[in-house]
Order: sequence, then structure tokens, then C-alpha cells
Amino acid sequence: MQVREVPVSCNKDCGGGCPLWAKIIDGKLVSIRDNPHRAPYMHGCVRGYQAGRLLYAPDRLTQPLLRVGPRGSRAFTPIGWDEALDRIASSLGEVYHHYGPTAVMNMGGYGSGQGALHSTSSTCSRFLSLLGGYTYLSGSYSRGASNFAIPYVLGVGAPEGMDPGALVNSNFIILWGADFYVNRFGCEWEGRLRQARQRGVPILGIDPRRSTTIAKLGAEWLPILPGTDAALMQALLYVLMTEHLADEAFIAKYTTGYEALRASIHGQNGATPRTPEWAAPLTGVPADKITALARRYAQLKPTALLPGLSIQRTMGGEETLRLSIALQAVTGNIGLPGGSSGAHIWGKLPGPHLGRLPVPPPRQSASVPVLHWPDAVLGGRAAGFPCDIHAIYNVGSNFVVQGSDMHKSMRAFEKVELAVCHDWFLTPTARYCDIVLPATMPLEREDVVVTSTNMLLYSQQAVEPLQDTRDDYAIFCGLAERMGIGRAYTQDRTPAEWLACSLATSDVPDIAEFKRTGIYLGSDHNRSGLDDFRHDPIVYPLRTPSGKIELASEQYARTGYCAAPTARLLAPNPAYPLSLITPVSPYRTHSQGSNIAWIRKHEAGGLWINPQDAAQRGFQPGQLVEVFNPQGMMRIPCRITADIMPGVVCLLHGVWPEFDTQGIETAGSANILTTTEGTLPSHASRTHSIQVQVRHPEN
Ligand SMILES: Nc1nc2c(c(=O)[nH]1)N[C@H]1C(S)=C(S)[C@@H](COP(=O)(O)OP(=O)(O)OC[C@H]3O[C@@H](n4cnc5c(=O)[nH]c(N)nc54)[C@H](O)[C@@H]3O)O[C@H]1N2
Ligand SMILES: Nc1nc2c(c(=O)[nH]1)N[C@H]1C(S)=C(S)[C@@H](COP(=O)(O)OP(=O)(O)OC[C@H]3O[C@@H](n4cnc5c(=O)[nH]c(N)nc54)[C@H](O)[C@@H]3O)O[C@H]1N2
Ligand SMILES: [Mo]
Repeated sequence: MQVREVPVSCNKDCGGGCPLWAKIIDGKLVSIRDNPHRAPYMHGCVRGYQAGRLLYAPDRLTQPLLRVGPRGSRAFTPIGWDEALDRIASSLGEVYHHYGPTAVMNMGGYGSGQGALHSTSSTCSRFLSLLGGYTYLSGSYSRGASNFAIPYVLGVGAPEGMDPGALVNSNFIILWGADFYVNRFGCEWEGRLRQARQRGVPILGIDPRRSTTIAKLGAEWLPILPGTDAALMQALLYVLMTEHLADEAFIAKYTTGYEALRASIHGQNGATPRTPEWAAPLTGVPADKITALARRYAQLKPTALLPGLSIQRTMGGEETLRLSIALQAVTGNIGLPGGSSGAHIWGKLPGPHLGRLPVPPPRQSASVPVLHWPDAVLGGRAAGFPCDIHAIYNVGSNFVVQGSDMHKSMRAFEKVELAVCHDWFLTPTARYCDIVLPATMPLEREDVVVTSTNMLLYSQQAVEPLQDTRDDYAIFCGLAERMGIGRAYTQDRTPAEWLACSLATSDVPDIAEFKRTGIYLGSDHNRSGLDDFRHDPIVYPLRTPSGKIELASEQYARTGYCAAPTARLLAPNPAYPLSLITPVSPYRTHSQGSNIAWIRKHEAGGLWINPQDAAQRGFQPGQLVEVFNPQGMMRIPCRITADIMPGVVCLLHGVWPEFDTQGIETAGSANILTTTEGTLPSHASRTHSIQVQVRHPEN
């Protein structure tokens, strides 16, 4: 019996990866636990520990597949690697030849995106770029609205994040639509929050659900109607301003636009003042609770306001993050140890340097906002998009399931002449492709993983690749060679040589030690972003026109929206009176693992609905209900629970869809109900502002 233990990391896009440790007996993975060399407060989650369930899943793809039935069906036949690569090279070559590079949509880049070499994003972009170019998907499903808006407030590239370790200095923590125990955002937030709780720091969760984090921390829960956070933020500002609780010294020294913000909060040009009484019916938060929260917020410094990304994946999401920064500015918390910027918390503070597989700039390119990829495929130039799409190359996404408006996504895939996919499973998206190539998983390859924390991880190859699976990199090498760009793609380097190059140009001082322990920690883990700006705003100005925090922005006003941030809420629709939120599952990264029986058994599936809304409709626990809106209809069991507030229902997104003979979705796949009409001006997705109705199936 041969026993081996090696450092690994799951390389998921929830913060980059966790330091894990795999045990292998006779070539077979037997367990994954936390890396014994990790720093305190770091640990993995169920998705990493249970990665073996995906690795050894019975439906794992092991051979290239050729579609032999209609798009979307499961009719595929296995073919050899040579035939698969020959076919792709020839068909893709024709698309480039006839229509030019922008006819090819470069889809994906999620999944395993953080590897120095095995990144779904760079392996594919490098290949398509060397072929001449592609149409790329701009913006982001994750944080499209806030990525757009934050630079107007803090300037481009501001170090807006904070290290989880900085919470040791916080006296109040607000989890604003942020479920750290589940979403993770790296391996340290959960442990640091628990540490703060043990210190007796008050923690408040503002969320339509009693999230896992709120429940497990025993934190206070302030329920709020989805997509109305901006209104609550404005009302908090109103109380801070009218009760003279604002930090005037901070505002004067570090911000511009306060007068415009104040005018907007007080209701200029006949608008209603943003009082707690104004916000209460909109947000579902009682006015006295809003006032009390504002007073407490002003007293307890430093406050870490930690926003999730959920609060900007809504209609008017651009304003929400502008307002959360305004709150942290008006209370003088920005740049304080243990304060936060109110903007994104992760991924913006410098981490150790590492060379990665380079992506040369494409000679020709076009871009489409990611939310609109199916609109661009269906409408093309005639609909005002910069390209007509004839082929989709998909590595590292399952956009039929994950894109908004699933019916539209399916129609888009039906339209293209060529669709190619590399994946681990025959996902619903893969079923719409002509050729599907079986890719390796992170446990089957060696890589360095870049994380959102101040560290790098070494992920050893734990097991041999399953049967005929290949690394994405190797697949592209095979294609590149057939298409005459072989040496340009590989630069005559083996994968091991690419990794050696990455490490040689990295900050890691002792590479052998790094490979052994799997972790290289940067020096400081307690950083609060913008501390240098706070220290001296003249020496360390922001990259805004004024060099300061722009509480109102004239530049932003040029997009057609107000200079001062202001709630832009969805009008209620009596036909669809319930708000649907679609957060992530603790057991899955998006749709990954939806096909695994063990995961389906453990997660809280079905439609979450409050006992009050269920009683109004006469629902019994677990009964089948219909959820519908103009986008689509599903029939699924309901899960009656007081963990969700009245007026709101919830589906954990990423479930692979199933359809009955009438075309009704029966597995609970959230994007049946979402839309590609996004929030403006960012054109970002709004998967947490969905209006639906729920009823008995027989109606
Ligand atoms: N387990 C797991 N973790 C992940 C991922 C995953 O798929 N699985 N995906 C990763 C990726 S790519 C991303 S972009 C992030 C996403 O990160 P987020 O967008 O922050 O995550 P969500 O799970 O959508 O929502 C987080 C919390 O916000 C609450 N919420 C929803 N809508 C609202 C609202 O309108 N207002 C308020 N106040 N709260 C609201 C939800 O109930 C939930 O508790 O997660 C990352 N982490
Ligand atoms: N309703 C709703 N929809 C959402 C969201 C929401 O909150 N609500 N969130 C949105 C967000 S924030 C995001 S980021 C997107 C995510 O959307 P996707 O990226 O499409 O989500 P995943 O399900 O993670 O799909 C990744 C796919 O890549 C495959 N994969 C993983 N690693 C590798 C690899 O190394 N090689 C290859 N070849 N394949 C690999 C996986 O098997 C999986 O099929 O979803 C968005 N969709
Ligand atoms: Mo995301």
C-alpha cells in the first residue's frame, strides 16, 4: 500500500482557493482536509473537502463526444481525440476564414480561473487571440454594476479591500447581503468573523434571509426586501445628517460632493426627503429600527461594513455600492484599521507577485456585455451589436444554466454554426455543443493558485488524469498545432517549464519549500485598504478628478443618472408580488455539482417561502407549487421556513434544469425566471430583483 499526502487547492472562483491537503492511497484520492501548514483562521469548505465526489462521479466525461442528435439533447457518440481535434480545427478555421475573428464568441473563463497555467480564461483566450482574435464578454455577472460605479467614487484601481485579519480592530460589523460562511470570498473570513463574535463584537446581518452566516454566528438579523438596500442606506444617511452624527472632519478632509449628497437625501426639487418613514414601506424595515441603527452606527467605531455582491446584482445596483461607500465616509470609517471602504472587500489589496500564462492582445476584437451574450448571438449587427456570432468556444462556463433568461440562452446556442465545449460533465450547456472535450480537474494537474488573500498556493497533482481526459492547456496545444500556431502557443515549453517560469518571476523565495507546504504567505494580513489615503490624502490621492472620495460625481452624471447616488427601485408589480432572490448553494460553486446525488441530498433545495405567504396560498410543506413570471415557469416543492422574510422567495441558483412534456421546468433552475434586461448604465445582471408569483399547480 502506497500512501501519499500532498498540498492541493480547489481553484474555484469564490476567492481563489483554500489551502487543502489530499491523502492518496495507491493512486486513489481518499480524503481532503485542511492543509496543516495553513495560518490560523484559514480553512476550506465542503466543496473542497468533497471534491472527490466530482472527481470520481460516475457521469464524469472520459472521452471526446460528437453530437449526433438535436442541440440540447443528450445524443452524443464518443470519438477519438484525433478526430475531435481535426474536426474542431477544420470547422473553426472555416469560421475564421469566412467571417473573421469577431464571429467567434470567447465564452467562459470561470470555473478554474485562478491557476498560473491551468486557467480556463487564459488558456482559451491565448489560443483564440493567436488565431486572430475573438468577441469577448465584457463586464461581469459577479459585480458588473459595482465595477462600473465604484471608480466614480474612489477612482480607478483604489485599494478598496481589506484583509479579514483587520477585523480584529472592528467594533461593529455589518454583513450587508454577505453570507461569508457560504460565499467564502477566500479561506479566512469565516474564522475571523467567529473570532470577532467571541470578542463580543456586535454583528448585524442585513439580508432577506437568515443566512447561514447569521444563523451560525448567532448574529442579529435585520430582514430587508431584496433590491431596496439603497433606500435603507439613504435613510441611514438622513438620520446621520439630521441628528448631526456625521463625521464632519472626515468629510471635509477626504470627500467632495457632500452638499450635493445632502441635498439629494433631503429631497431636492420637490422630491420626498429620504426619511426612515419614507424607507420603511419600501424596504420592509421599520422606521424606528432605521433610526436606532443609524445612531448605533455613528457610535461604534471602527465599523466594518462588509457588502456582499448580491446587493448590486439588482435593479439600480450601481447606486447601492456608491451609497455604501458614502455611509462609510460619512461615519468616518474609511481607511481606519478595522473600518472598511464600503466597496468590494476582496481582491484589491496587493498580493504576492506571480507570472501567469500570458494572453497576447487580439489583433481584432469586439465586445458584448456578458449579460447580453444571447441577445448578441440572436440579434447580431442588425440589433446594434458590433459583431455577428457564428461560433461559440466555451471553456469554464455553463451559461445555459447560469446566464439570465435560460430560454433565450438555449435559442442562442441553437443558432450558431459551431459550438465547442471543454468540461468535466455533459452539462446542459455542453449538450448544446457540437463537440465536447473531457477536461481534467485541478486534482489531476499541478499548478500555482492565485487567491484573493495575501498568499499563493501550490497545488500538486494528487491523482493521474482519469482515462482519456486532458488538461485544457494540452487540448489547445493539440488544436494550435493543427491550426499552424503550435509553437506560438507553447513557446516550446512543457507545462512544467511554464510553471517553473511563473515561479522564477514570483516573489516566492524558496520554491522547494513552497511545493512541500503548498503555502506562501505575504507579510501583512491585517491591512485595511485606503489607510495610506487616510494617512495623507495629498501624498496618496485617489484617482478621481478631485483626488478625494466623490460622494457625488459630475462624471457619473454624464452617464445620464444623478450625480448623487439615489435609490432606483423596481416598481411593484401586483401580478408578480413576490421578490425572488437566487443566492449560491453552500455545496456547489454555481452549477458545479448539481449532477451529484450526494449534493442534491444535502442542500436545502426547493422554493423557500415564508409561512405567512405559504398560508395565504394554502401551501403545505413540501408540496409542489408553480413559480412563474413572463420569462418562464417552474413546478417544484416548496420549503416553508421562517428563515426568509414575508414577500420574498428564494431559489439556490445553479440547478441543472429538467423539463416536463409541457416544457415546464421541474428541477428549480432559477434562470428560467430571470431576464437579460439588466440594470443601467452598467448593463449588469440583476438576478436578485426578480418579480414572480407562486400558486397551486392546478390553478
Ligand atoms: N458556495 C459558493 N460560494 C461562492 C460562489 C458559489 O457559487 N458557491 N460563487 C462565487 C461568486 S462567482 C460570486 S460572484 C459570489 C457572489 O456573492 P454574493 O452575490 O454576495 O452572493 P449571494 O449568494 O448571491 O448572496 C449573498 C447573500 O445576500 C443575500 N441577498 C440577496 N439579495 C439581497 C438583497 O437584495 N439585499 C440584501 N441585503 N441581501 C441580499 C442572500 O440572501 C445571501 O445571504 O460568491 C462567490 N462564492
Ligand atoms: N440566477 C442567478 N444566476 C447567476 C448568478 C446568481 O447569483 N443568480 N450568479 C452569476 C455569477 S456571479 C457568476 S460568476 C456566473 C457563473 O457562471 P458559470 O461560470 O457558468 O458557472 P459554473 O456553474 O461554475 O460553470 C463553470 C463550468 O466550468 C466547468 N469547469 C470548471 N473548471 C474547469 C476546468 O478547469 N476546465 C474546464 N474545461 N471546465 C471547467 C464546470 O464543470 C462548469 O460546468 O453565474 C451567474 N449566474
Ligand atoms: Mo461571480
